[in-house]
Amino acid sequence: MKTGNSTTIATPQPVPIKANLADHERDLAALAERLDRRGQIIERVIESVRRFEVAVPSWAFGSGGTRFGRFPMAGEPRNLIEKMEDAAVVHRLTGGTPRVSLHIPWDEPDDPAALRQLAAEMGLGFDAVNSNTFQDQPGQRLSYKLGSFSHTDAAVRRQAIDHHLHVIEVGKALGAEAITVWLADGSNYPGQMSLRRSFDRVRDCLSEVYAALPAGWRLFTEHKPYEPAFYASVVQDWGSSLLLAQSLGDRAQCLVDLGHHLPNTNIELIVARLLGVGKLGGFHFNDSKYGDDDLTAGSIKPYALFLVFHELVQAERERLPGFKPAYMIDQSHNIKDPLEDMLQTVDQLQLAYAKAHLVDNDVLEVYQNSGDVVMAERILKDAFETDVRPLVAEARLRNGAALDPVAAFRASGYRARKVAERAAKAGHAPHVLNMTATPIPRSLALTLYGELDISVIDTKPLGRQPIITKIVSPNSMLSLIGVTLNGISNLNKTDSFFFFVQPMDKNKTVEKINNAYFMPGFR
Ligand SMILES: [Mn+2]
Repeated sequence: MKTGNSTTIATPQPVPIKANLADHERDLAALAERLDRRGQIIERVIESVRRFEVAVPSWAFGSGGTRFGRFPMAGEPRNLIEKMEDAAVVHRLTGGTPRVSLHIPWDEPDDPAALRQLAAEMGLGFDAVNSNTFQDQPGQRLSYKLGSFSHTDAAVRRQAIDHHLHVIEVGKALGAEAITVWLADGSNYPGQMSLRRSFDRVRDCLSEVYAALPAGWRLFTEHKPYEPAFYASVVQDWGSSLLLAQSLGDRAQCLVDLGHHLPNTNIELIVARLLGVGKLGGFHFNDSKYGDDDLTAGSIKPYALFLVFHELVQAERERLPGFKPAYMIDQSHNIKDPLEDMLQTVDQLQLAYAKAHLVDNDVLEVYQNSGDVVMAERILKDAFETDVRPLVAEARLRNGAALDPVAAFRASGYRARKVAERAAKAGHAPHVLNMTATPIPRSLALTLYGELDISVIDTKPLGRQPIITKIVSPNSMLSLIGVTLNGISNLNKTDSFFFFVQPMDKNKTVEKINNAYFMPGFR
């Protein structure tokens, strides 16, 4: 029914576990009652959370690394299709990630149109495409060691521009509508580059890319203070990013990556500034303690994340001109299962977004205007400290997703299946045989996804004979049949039985030779 090298997509069915559903309903009713007493309508917030969407990055589904090393985990996706498969799981379980943000050339599709079609079948689309001139690719003619757009050599700059034009072409074929440009350009030592002219060169190159934007497209510039340039990054802060966006034109906006700030930077203030001039274009969510740590969103500074969302939700409610944020996740998962990390992140974003919707902005403004510092702060704290988990779970449930995405993911057995499939060398993937007694949807779902209820058989049946399981490649099939037939001729002398399930005519019945049963399988 399902084989290791088939392209069948097995995503977990987000069927809530019944015992949890009753608890959930009680928790939701309690929260609804509490909010109602405070004059807040839970329905409105639930419906807002249902509409919240964030894109997942193609590069975050495998284990990431630090400069010290990378610890691969079993079952990681081996190619872009498998990354899309994992992305579909995140969307199925959270109901909030219908798009993938691709990194070119890390995840460049061979056939973008075919990938777009496949993604659509998985219920996915594409968000902003990302360029990469921060490392040299195999076979690349000129090196970016000393910069790309800021390089003193016009030929290097030309190569970097051509790469961006190519990324736009790929994005067009995928149905994306934006390109994100993050440049590693900068210097490690004083004197290495002209601080002023390097910025001018970046702006000139970007204007050529900007001029090539298809209709309806936007260009996002992403700032970062340091790393890999340790003395002076060309686009080091939001001010530089804003200068670029303003000089390029209306369709150029700034992208804020939460990890791209020095410690203690007030990021919500930066968000407010960019919102105020219609230049907040996109977001890269993650969390950090010290630098560009790429940790799970909300894992270190959940209050800061809430305060960022407070600015974003205000802009949304006020329908601020130019406010059409491309929410994206940019993380690197070093020690967690990348899928679980992603599910935690989306959950944290949904929670922060929901809490920001609980802020009564009118009352807040009254306190701000009357100079009541304590009450103004309490408005924010009250929203932040409200346990909105039942509300977010309800939004997911209504979107056909999971009450608790991580729990549902663990119950699904998805990773275990992928470990079996993806660990195999190409051409030697074990064929997985799913057996079900009654071919009704419920049993089939149970067999395929293993997610309704789980029966664990931990004791072998009495008198069970040893079973030999062997994986044989199709090339050795003939010799297998030879060995098998040899063995069968001896079967009548022993207590052994042999079952051979094979693709064959359904009308055929079970054949028996000695103690060997040849069972008809699916064609
Ligand atoms: Mn980023």
